[in-house]
Order: sequence, then structure tokens, then C-alpha cells
Amino acid sequence: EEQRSLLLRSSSQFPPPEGVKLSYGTSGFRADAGILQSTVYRVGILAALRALKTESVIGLMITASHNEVSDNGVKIAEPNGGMLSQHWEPFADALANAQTPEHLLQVVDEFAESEGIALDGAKSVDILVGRDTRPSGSSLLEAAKLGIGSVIGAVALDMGILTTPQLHWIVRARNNGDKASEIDYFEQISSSFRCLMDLIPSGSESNEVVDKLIVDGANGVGGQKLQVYKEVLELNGLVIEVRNTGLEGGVLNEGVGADFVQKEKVVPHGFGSQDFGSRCASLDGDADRLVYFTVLSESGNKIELVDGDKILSLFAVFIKEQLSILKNRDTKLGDDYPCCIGVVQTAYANGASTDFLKQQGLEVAFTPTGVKYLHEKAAQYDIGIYFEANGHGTILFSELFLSWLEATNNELSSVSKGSEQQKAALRLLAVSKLINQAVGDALSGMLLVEAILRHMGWSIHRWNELYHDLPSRQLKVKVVDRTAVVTANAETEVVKPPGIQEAINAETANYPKGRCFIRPSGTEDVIRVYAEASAQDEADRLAKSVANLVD
Ligand code: 16G
Ligand code: ZN
Repeated sequence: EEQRSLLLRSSSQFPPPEGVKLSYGTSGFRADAGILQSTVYRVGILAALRALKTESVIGLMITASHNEVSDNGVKIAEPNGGMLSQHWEPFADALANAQTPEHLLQVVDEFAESEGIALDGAKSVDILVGRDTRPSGSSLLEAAKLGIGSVIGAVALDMGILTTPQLHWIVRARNNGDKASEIDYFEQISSSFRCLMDLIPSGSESNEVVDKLIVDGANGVGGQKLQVYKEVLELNGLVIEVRNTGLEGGVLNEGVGADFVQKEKVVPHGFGSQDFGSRCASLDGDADRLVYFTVLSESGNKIELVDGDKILSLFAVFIKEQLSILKNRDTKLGDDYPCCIGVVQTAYANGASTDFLKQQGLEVAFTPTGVKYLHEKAAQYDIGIYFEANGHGTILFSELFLSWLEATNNELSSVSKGSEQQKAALRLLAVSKLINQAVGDALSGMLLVEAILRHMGWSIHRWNELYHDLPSRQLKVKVVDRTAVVTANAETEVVKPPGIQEAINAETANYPKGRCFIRPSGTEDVIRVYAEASAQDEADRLAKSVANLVD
């Protein structure tokens, strides 16, 4: 009874915005920050219920990633650091759209009942709340706390300003019983980076790689964090210059950041001809995406993009190399482990990257767009590497494989300490600690790229030469109802409306190496078109003619 009146009282302060229907999309709720107070309050309730259900620490992150600064959003991190369990999404929608306090109470009651969640205040659970640097973040964070506070037994812990992957990492670590603060996060990633640097084979130093890395921080939280921690990284052998930290007066995501760089293929603000030839990286607004680039000429603003597919390829090549060194060890030293390695991509992956990965003998799987799908698939392997072309991705290691690796490393260190095999085991262990096991993380991903380039003795140009991207074009078409388009086969085929896929096939057949698909965006009211062909003007034309089919 106390719980009911508390919910009624507090939710009456947060009426939902009029005339908007909200939906928990691929990355939670996102909208203009001005209408989000009630949504964030309600996600606070959701997080509290999720924590009671799982009897674990849950995360609540307030961010709209690469969206413009006036937007904001909110999403949940599960106990293992992953995305909200998909079967809770409809409940999230019902909660966000409940029109009156009475209706909201009814939604909560029914759901708690069906999930077997006791709302008697008997248990105490923690919800970690974080936000990015958006000005709307602090008042939304207060709304989240009130939502959490309206469920008896739920306690909100304000983690302040964090990158999205940091919050996911901390939630995961807390549930594993580890010490987990932002300091522990940086301690772990910088010490495992150090470990990889110490294991670099002699003779692979290349002057080009030793040059400093220039990072575009998107005027967001990632740039700020890097600015603070760059001295520590410098001690570990990595010199970084951070631009667009947000402290120079630039606007979040405006002409800067990984999404801008990847989509527009031009230099972000603050970069130009003076950076010709340098190794540059770009983070997105909440630092869960990473792309690299170089400035193409001494005059223009054109770049050579080194995208998520290339980061994936670099990681895959390095890991395969370590696995094959390990395989060469004396098998008298315990059983071998049939490590099952797989890579996961979406339809946006450049066809040349898929060909390259297959040539390396890797199993390549495809899922629909959205981290939750890629992550789930990658978790099925002993080592699952996933990346979206836009730069979101990570490497997942299975518990079974990691314990085998620990045991093998122990054995090797007693019989052949310092051998190549032991070094390979140590490198893989370091990668598993450096790379964020919860979610794609631009900061930890960047450190892994930097370590591998030094290990290989590769410049960014050498890395970029792993394969040549096929020319591609992305377009979007504004539509009234994007749900009219339904796709199958990891978004490569349209099943509704009828007839469209046949028309796309007919268009595509006109282009050598042509490939084209359309899909409804999960974040905007548009249909996206992607086309690839052997020449840029062909990719452009193919995309355009297919866009006309949709219009
Ligand atoms: C979200 C997704 C990202 C995906 C993008 C596609 C997460 C955390 N983020 O940003 O993975 O690439 O949406 O956007 O899942 P779209 O559906 O508008 O093309
Ligand atoms: Zn992001």
C-alpha cells in the first residue's frame, strides 16, 4: 500500500509529453531533451524493477550518443553490462507511454505480477546512474533518481559524468564482485595496455607508429576523459593529442565525432591540411564508437577513412596470429583447446572486408543492425569479434576459453617461461582485460589498436592496405511510416511491401559487384539505403535509383 501511494504521488509530478508515442529502440529512448523528464523518471522505475528481478546491480545511462546536443536519451545496462533484455522492451514502452498515474500503477502492478517481482521493499538493490556531458543531463539525472526512489528498496548511486562503456563496465564489474570505480576502469585498461606494449617483439618499432595519435573527442565525454588520463597513457608509451574536448567552446557532435567522420568522410572541425599524413582517431559523443582516419591531401578536407570493419580486421589478424603461435606449443603440456573464433558483421560491412576475413579462414556471421544483436551472436564463440562499420564493436572471450588460457599460461610459465608461446598466451589474456567485455568502447578499443599497430610495426597506411574498400553510398528517404518496410536475413532482404525486393534485385543486377539493401532506421523516421559497386559513380547511381523506388 505504501508502495502504491508512493508511485501515485511521485508519478503525478511527471506527466508524459502530449501526443508523442515513445519506443525503446535499438539504443533506448531518444528524443528532444525537452520532452524526456517523464520518460527518464519512468526508466528509473524500470531500472529499479530490473534490479529487483535480477537481484543485481543495474545501470541507467543518460545519453543520446552522436545525436545533436539538444537531444538526449536513456538506456539500461543489464547485470552483465549488456543491453536491456529484449523481452522487457514492451514493458519499457508501456511504462513510458502510460497516460495517468493510475494507468502507470496498473502497468507496474501487472508486470511485477507476471515477472514475479515482490514490491514489498524486502530487498535492497543498487542502480548506478551515469550521464554524458549534455547540459540537459543533470536535470534528467534527478528525474531518474526520483523514479528509482519511488520503488521501495531501490537505491540510486550517482556516478556523475561517464562514457557509456565506462558505466556498462562498472556495472559488470560490480556484479562480478570486483572493485569497480572509474579509477579501476582506467587502472585495468592502462595496465593491460602496458602489458601488451611490454610484449612487443623486438624489431617491430616503426617510426611512423611511434608518432603521436591525434584524437577528435566529438566535444563530448570521451575527449574529456582522455584529456584527464592522457598523462598516465603517456607513461605507458602512448602520446596523444586530444582535440574537440568540448572545453575549447565547440558544440557536441557538431561537425565532429565518429558518426560525422564516418558518414561525411571529411575532416572533423579542428583538423585540416596541417595533419596530412598523421594518424587520427575520432570518438562519438558518448565514446562507444571509434573510427580512424588520415587527412588525404595537403590542401583539402578529404580523408581516408579507416572504419569499424578495418578495426575488426586488425583485431582478427592479431588474435589469429597469437592463436597460431599458441598452437605450436608442445602438446605434452596439457590438452589443446579447440578455440572457436568467429567474427560478426552487419549488412553495412564493406564487402571487401567480408572477403578479406573469409580469406583469413574466419567464420563470418551476420546479424541485423544494433549492438544487442551483434553482441548476442559474438557471445556464442570462444572468441567473438564484432564490429559495425560505424565503429561500434568489441571482442568477447568465453569463460571456458579464458580459464583454459589461464591454465595454459601457468603451465607454460613453469616449463618455458618467456617462450613465444607463453607470450602469445599473455597477449591474449591482456587483450581480454583491455577490451571492454560489456559493450563496444572507443577508449579501450583505441588502446588495443595502438598496441597492435606497434606490435605489427604498421603505420596507419599499412593497416589501411589490408584490403581496399569497395565504393559505397548511403542515402536516407523520409517516410511517414517506416514500419511499412519489413526485412529478413539480417536486413539484406525486404519482405514487405511486396515487390520491392524484386525491383532492388533488378536494379542491382545492372552493376558489376553491385550490392544494395534498404532497412527502416531504428532511430529516425527514415528508410536507409546502402549501395556498393565497383566504382563510386555506380554506387551513387544504384543508391539513388533504389531510393526512388522507396519514395
Ligand atoms: C544505434 C545503435 C547502433 C546502430 C545505430 C543504427 C546501439 C547501442 N546503438 O545507434 O548500433 O548502428 O543505432 O541507427 O545499439 P539506425 O537504425 O538509425 O540506422
Ligand atoms: Zn555512441
